[in-house]
Amino acid sequence: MKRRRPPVLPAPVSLEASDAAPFALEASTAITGDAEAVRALRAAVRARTGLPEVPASRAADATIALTITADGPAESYVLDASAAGVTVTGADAAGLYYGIQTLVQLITPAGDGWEIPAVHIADAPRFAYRGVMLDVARHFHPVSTVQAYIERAASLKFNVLHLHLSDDQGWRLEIASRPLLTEKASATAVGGDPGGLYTQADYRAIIEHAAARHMIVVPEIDLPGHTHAVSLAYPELVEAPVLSDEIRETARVHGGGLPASGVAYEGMAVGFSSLKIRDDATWAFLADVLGEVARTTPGPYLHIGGDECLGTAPADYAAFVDRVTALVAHLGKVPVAWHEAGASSGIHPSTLGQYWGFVTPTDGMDDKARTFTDLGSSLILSPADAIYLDMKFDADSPLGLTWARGVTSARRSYEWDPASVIAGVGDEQILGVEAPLWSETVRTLDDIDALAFPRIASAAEAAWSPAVGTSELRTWESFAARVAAMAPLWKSQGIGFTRLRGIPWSDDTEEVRS
Ligand code: TNX
Repeated sequence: MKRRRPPVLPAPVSLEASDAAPFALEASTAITGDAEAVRALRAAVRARTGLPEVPASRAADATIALTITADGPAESYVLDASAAGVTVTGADAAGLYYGIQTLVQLITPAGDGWEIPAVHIADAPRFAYRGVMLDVARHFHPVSTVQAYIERAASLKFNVLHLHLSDDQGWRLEIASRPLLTEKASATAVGGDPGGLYTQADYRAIIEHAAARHMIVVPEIDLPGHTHAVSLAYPELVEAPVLSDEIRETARVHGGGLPASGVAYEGMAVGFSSLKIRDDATWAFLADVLGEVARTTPGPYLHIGGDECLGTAPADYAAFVDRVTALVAHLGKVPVAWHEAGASSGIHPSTLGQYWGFVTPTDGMDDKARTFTDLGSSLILSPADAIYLDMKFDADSPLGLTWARGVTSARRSYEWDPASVIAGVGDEQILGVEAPLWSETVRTLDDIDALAFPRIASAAEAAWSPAVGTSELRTWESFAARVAAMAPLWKSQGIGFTRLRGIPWSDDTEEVRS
């Protein structure tokens, strides 16, 4: 008889459970193999179980062996557990790291101790790019919060942190060649809350924390709109705000007043600011800023934004995205842009598009997204009505917004497939999936946790797991049960997840099984 399958999140490619005896995890269990992986697993076991670390020399025979064998697809791993021992082999260091994340989820309380059920798991990601985005501009989030979010995301096998570093409300990254940006435009945030900035050393600390968990950082300097903050430092580079009825309405509902040149903006409206697109001084500024961001970022991507340029004439916008993507490519980075940049077929052909329309596209957003694939590049999918973690999860949610088709329930966040969003865009054209968390209503790590968890797990599954319908684990029912089973682990990691309706939470004791 087959034992019930132990919960793993995101769903692995294959998981065979047997009713053979489990592995007993004890303080004397030896953890051997790749030194970096051994350190990572020791720390995770201690956090989950409280078992003390025992020096390898005093360890007993039963062993967890962690090795890298250059076999199998990138980032893949194989995990075998039985009473005799546990082995995790990664095709590379990232694969081994992901095998460890799975192993940590398998640690289960048994009597007074802990065990790992007998399983054979073979696993590999569906998409190479698995991202989370954090908006540190609308509200600033300190390095410690960003690092905590990195840890959370990496444990769900995400490998990209996209940082939204600049917007109308603040400029958050120190630029050595343009110090006025952070000196004059970083002190405030939405709602009059305090702002903040990352020094170059802070930025390095974030990148290193991510790299140690096999994540890269994708910096975004949002251009040519979302640039009101630049007007506090370099007023000559920015057009006067373009006011519309929608912007007046946002000010009426959410406060913050109307934007005025050179004055810090604390509201939530979008689409009123633009750089002076045809001025040489603007391009000297962009060469300085993007050049420096390119030099200080080890990852291959540089995001130039390009969204919601509602106050910019279409011809100016097209000229801008063409030139700025060429500039970024010239700096040796792959440009990334929100899908609106696909309004121009003259963008640099290496530019990756990030689609933020709905799961069922509206307003020709899919046509703009297809520009990127027509040019031979690919897409990152972030459909707002499924994967925007800043949407309210239910009507009572104190945090979050509702513009993306109302509230996004856990079930809605789960029931979509990346290959079914844009006609003609299948797995081959999709580099990956990213879950953005905009921070108009998000001030603290607790706020981040409350909005992101558990819906971030839906995003992880869309990015990592086999397509919906190709695996019996990829159903809402299986997902809900597996999410519910994560509660004790998430609690031990200090994650303040929300007990969303529709998920059978049952973690009053440690006796949680799926
Ligand atoms: C849309 S979608 C935005 C952001 C807002 C967000 C709030 C996109 C690329 N831009 O400017 O923060 O909605 O959900």
